[in-house]
Amino acid sequence: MTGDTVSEEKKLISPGHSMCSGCGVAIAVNLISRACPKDVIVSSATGCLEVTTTAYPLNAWNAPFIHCAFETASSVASGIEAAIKKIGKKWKVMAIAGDGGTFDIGFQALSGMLERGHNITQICIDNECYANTGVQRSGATPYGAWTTTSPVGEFSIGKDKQKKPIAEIAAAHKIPYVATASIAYPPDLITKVKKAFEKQPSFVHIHCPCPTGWKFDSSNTINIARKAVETGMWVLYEIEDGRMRITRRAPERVPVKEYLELQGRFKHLKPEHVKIIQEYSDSEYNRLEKIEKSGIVY
Ligand SMILES: Cc1ncc(C[n+]2csc(CCOP(=O)(O)OP(=O)(O)O)c2C)c(N)n1
Ligand code: SF4
Ligand SMILES: [Mg+2]
Repeated sequence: MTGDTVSEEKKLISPGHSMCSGCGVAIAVNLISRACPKDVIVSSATGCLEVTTTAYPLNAWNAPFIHCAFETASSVASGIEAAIKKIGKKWKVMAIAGDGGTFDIGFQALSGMLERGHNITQICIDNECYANTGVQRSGATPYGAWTTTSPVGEFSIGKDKQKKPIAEIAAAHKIPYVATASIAYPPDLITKVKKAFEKQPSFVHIHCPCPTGWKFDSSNTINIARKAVETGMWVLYEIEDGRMRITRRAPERVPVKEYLELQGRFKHLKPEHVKIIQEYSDSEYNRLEKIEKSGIVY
């Protein structure tokens, strides 16, 4: 796919980065390359993507790239976009951050950017933990998952809270485009990122399995990403101009156990915990289907 997008030959990042093998974030960025306009400027928060692609004096990026402080991907992008407007250029702006830099510390900057209506596409590369600093829990970590700050033991089953619904929170700002995506479904992801650059401000939330933090073999990344969708643990949808559409239906979902058992971070869970996760996942899927049927979100 070439045309006006960053081409296959010259992706957003060159192969010489230092992400772990099988990293879902690396796959996500390569897929974004196939949808992203050529004249893009990237504002990236500190996180795995940034530390593995910009270790001084090396730089894997084939686009103008600003490494900003952990909490500031959206506010730095806002400044860039305001300057672009002033000088009358047509350059596009992408803010990209991990789940920590989006759900948690970067949330205020994200909300401000969406509320002000900047022409920015914000992408969350969600590996469900603070990976580069040693796999700490974030607002994106799912219920029952082990992390170094949600340890497992006699008095703890890992994280005891559910994942924050960040895409719906972004949509509550009544922006033109919000989507969830998966690296196991490339055409769906590419279509959504393209739309996100046409309808700004926009927010795309990409599920990125992390072999290191989730404790699985690096050959299993895509299999795990696909299982998340097949079980309903990750629902693919978009909210375009206020209308919700599930883009990959999973009416006969496989049991969540088939997703959980592939990952060491869930290996301590007992049947009663798996039941809680199954019930929550079913109720979330049904809730999203109800929203879709009702037609309009805003
Ligand atoms: C204000 C501030 N607090 C803490 C840090 C340390 N820090 C850098 S990246 C990071 C976690 C990043 O997590 P996430 O955004 O999910 O990205 P990932 O590494 O998982 O890709 C932390 C805690 C920092 N750089 N700045
Ligand atoms: S720790 Fe996880 S997200 Fe970070 S580079 Fe390694 S596999 Fe990728
Ligand atoms: Mg993360």
